[in-house]
Amino acid sequence: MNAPGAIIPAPTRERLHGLRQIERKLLWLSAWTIHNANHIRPNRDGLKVGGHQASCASVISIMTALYFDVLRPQDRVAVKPHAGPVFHAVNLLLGRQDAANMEGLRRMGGIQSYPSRTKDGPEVDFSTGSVGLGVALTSFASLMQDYVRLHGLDAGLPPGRCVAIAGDAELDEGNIYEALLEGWKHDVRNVWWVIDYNRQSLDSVVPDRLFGRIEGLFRDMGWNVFTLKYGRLLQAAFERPGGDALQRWIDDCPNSLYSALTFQGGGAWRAALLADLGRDAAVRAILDPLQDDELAELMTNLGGHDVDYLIEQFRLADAAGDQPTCFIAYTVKGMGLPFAGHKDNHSGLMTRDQMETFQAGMRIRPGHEWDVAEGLDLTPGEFQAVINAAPFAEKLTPAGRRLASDPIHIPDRLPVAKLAGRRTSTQAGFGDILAEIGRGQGEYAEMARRIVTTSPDVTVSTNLGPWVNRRGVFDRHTRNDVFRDAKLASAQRWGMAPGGQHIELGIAEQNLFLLLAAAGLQHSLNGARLLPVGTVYDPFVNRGLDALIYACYQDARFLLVSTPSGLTLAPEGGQHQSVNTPLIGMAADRLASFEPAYVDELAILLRHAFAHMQVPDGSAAWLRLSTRQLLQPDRVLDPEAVIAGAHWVVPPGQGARIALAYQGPVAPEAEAAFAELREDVLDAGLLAITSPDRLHAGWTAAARTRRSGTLATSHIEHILAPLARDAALVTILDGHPAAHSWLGGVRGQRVVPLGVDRFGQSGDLPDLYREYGLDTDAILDACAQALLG
Ligand SMILES: Cc1ncc(C[n+]2csc(CCOP(=O)(O)OP(=O)(O)O)c2C)c(N)n1
Ligand SMILES: [Mg+2]
Repeated sequence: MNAPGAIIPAPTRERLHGLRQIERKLLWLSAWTIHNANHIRPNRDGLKVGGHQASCASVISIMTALYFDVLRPQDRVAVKPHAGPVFHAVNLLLGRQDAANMEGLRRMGGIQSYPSRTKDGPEVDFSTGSVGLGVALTSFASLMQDYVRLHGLDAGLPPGRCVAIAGDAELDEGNIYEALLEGWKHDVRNVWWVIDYNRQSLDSVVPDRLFGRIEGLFRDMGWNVFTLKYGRLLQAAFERPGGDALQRWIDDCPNSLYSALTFQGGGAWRAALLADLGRDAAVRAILDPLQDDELAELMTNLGGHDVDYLIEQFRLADAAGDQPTCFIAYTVKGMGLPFAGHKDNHSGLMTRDQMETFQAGMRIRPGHEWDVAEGLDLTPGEFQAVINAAPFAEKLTPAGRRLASDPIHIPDRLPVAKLAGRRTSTQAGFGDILAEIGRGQGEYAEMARRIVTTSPDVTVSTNLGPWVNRRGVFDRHTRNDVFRDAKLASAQRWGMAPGGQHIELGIAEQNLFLLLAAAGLQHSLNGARLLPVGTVYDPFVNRGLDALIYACYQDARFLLVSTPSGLTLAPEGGQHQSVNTPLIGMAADRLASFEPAYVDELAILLRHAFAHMQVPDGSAAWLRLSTRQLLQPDRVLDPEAVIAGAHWVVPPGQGARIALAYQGPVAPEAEAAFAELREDVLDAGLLAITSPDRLHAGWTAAARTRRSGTLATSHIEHILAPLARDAALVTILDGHPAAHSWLGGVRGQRVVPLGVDRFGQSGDLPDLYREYGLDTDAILDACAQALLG
C-alpha cells in the first residue's frame, strides 16, 4: 500500500490508455445493467424498475480515477446513490462482484437500487440513498476513525481517507452544512468530498451562481477546494490565440444553455459560438478546423471527464496532506449517452434502438454483454493488468473489507444502587448507572473503556454530566477547562483531550445520528468494538429521524437514550412534548425500543442494550426515559419478560375479565386506578409494558413461524393467555395510544387505549393528565366502559 502523501509518478500513456478502457467498460456496464433490468428481464408486475443511466454516466471518469488510481484499500467511500451500478461494475472488474447479481439489479437478491451495506455485500462501506446523509457520514466516519486510533482500539491498519462521491444536488440538503460546521469544530481530517457537478438535479438544471457561494463556504470551514472545470483539451484551446475569448464565453454560458447545447451536439455548438464570436478570427482558427463531433467533444471536455487531469489533481490534493478537501468536478449528466445534457434525463432510459446503436459503438457482441474483456483495445490479460495495477485492487485484509472485533463482556448486572422506597426517575437512574460504570472499576473496566457518549448540546440535561466528568471530553487536541483552571465552581469538569470519551456536538440532531452511525460501525470499519450511547430530548428524535433510520439501515449498533419524553415533562413546555415516538420505535427496523417505568427495569434494559448491540442478529437499541420521579418498588423481576416487552406486576386470575396495562411514567396513575379496580374486580391484572415494539415484533415473528408449520407462541400471547377470551384491556401510555391499541388483535380482545393524541399543551401533571385522560379517574372511567362492553 502507498503511504498517504507519497509521490507517485504520473500515469504513463499506456496506463492512461488502459484507464480509458476502464471508463468505456464502466459506462457500458452501468448502462447495460439498467437497460437489462428495464427492457430485457421479464417484468411480472408491470411496474417501472428504473435506474439512472445519466447519473451513472456523469461520474464514470471520477470513479475510474478514484478506484483505479487514487484510492487505497483502507479508504472508505460513500458513493452517490444513483451511481450504484457504476460502483458494482467497478467491483465486477475487481473480481468482487458477480454478473448474476448485476443482472438482478433492483430485484430481490440482486444488487439494490442504491449501494447498501446490508444487502450488497462487504464491498459497500456506507449505504446511500437519502441524499446528503452518505456525504455527511464520511465526515463523522473520519472523526470516529481518529477516535478509535487515539484510544488505541483500532486493528492497526494504516489510516484511510473517508471519501464521498456526491451528486451536486446533495449540497442542497441542510444536513451537509450541519456536518461541515461540526467537522470544523472537531478539526476533522482525511475527508474528501468529490462533487459530480453536472449542474442537474432530478427536476432541472440548477442555478448558475450557487456553487460560487458553496466554494466559499467550504473554504470558510477550513477545507481545501479544487475546482476542476476544464479538461486538457479545453485547457490547451484556451492557451491558443482567441482562447481567452472562448473561455470567457464558456464561463459566461448559463448552465441551462450549456446543457441544451450539449444535448443538441456539434452543429448547435457551432451556431451558438459563431453567433457570438464569429467575427473573432483567432477563435475561428480554433473552431473551424473541427468537425461537428470534434467540436462537441471539445466543448464538453470538462474537468470531471478527463481522467488524466482528475488523477493529477487528486494526487496533488493527496500530497497536500490531510486537510479536508472538496473537489468540484464539472461534468455533463449523461455524458456519452444519447440524452447527455438534457434537463429531463435524470430518470431517462435509453430506448432499445438507442441501446442497439450504443452497443455496436462499444463493440459488444450480443450475448457477450457481461464479458468484462469484451469490446476493448486490449487483450484480456492486458486489461486485467491495468486493473491489478490499481492500489485499491489489493485486499485490505485477507478476509476483505469488513473487519471484526470480539464482543466486549457485559457483566450480568449493571451497577445500580438500592433504590426501593426512594424517589427517582429513569433519566436520573440512567445517569447514575453510567457514572458508576464510568468509575471503570473491576468487571466494568473494559465496558467503560468501550463506551463512547455523545449528545447534541443536551449532555447535562440528559444526566450524562457525571459520566463525562469521569471520562472526559474527546478532542484531537488537549484543551483545558478554563473554568476549572480558574477555580470557578462548576459541576461540569470538561477538559478536552484525545483520551476523552464523550463527543460533544452542537444542536443538530442529524449530526447526532450520523455520529452514532459512524461510531456504531467501527467494529466493521476499523475493527474497534465500541458501545456508543447518544442522548437527545425525545421530541427531537423527529428532528434527526431520517438520519436515525439511515443509521439503522446500515445496521449500525448504538444505544439511543431519549429523555425527557411525553407530556410528563409538562411544565417545561408543551412544545417539547413527544407524542409519536413510541410509534417510531415500533416502526423502525433494526432498532429495539423500550420504555421502562422504574429503575430496576431500566437496569435490565440498559444491560440488554449493551449486549444486544454486539450480537450478530442484534440491533441498535432505544430507551425512552422520563424525568418524573417515582417511588421505586422493592421486587424481583424476570429480566427475560422485561426484555420481551411486558411483565405482570399483579398477575390476573385465570379467566379474569379485565387487565390494566401501563407503560412508562404514568405508572402511579395506573397503580392507583388498579387499587380501586381490584375492590370491584378481584382477579384483575396489572401489566407493565416495557416495549410495545418488542411485543409486536415477537407477535409477528411467531405468526411467521406458524405459517411455516412450526409451533410458536409469542411473549404477548403468553402474557394475555390467563385472561378470559372476552376480557378487556385498558392501556395507558404517555404517547400516542395506537402503540397499544393493536393488543386487542392478539386474542381478539377489546382495548380501551388511553394516551395522547393532541400536541403542545404546557401545564402541571394534574392538569395535563386530566386534560388528556391519563389520570386515575379517567382510567377508572375507561375500566367501567370496558367492563360494560
Ligand atoms: C432526501 C432525498 N430527497 C429526495 C430524493 C430523490 N432524489 C433522488 S436523486 C435526486 C437528485 C439528485 O441530483 P444529484 O445529487 O445532482 O445527482 P445526479 O445529478 O448525479 O444524479 C433526488 C431529488 C432522495 N433520494 N433523497
Ligand atoms: Mg447533479
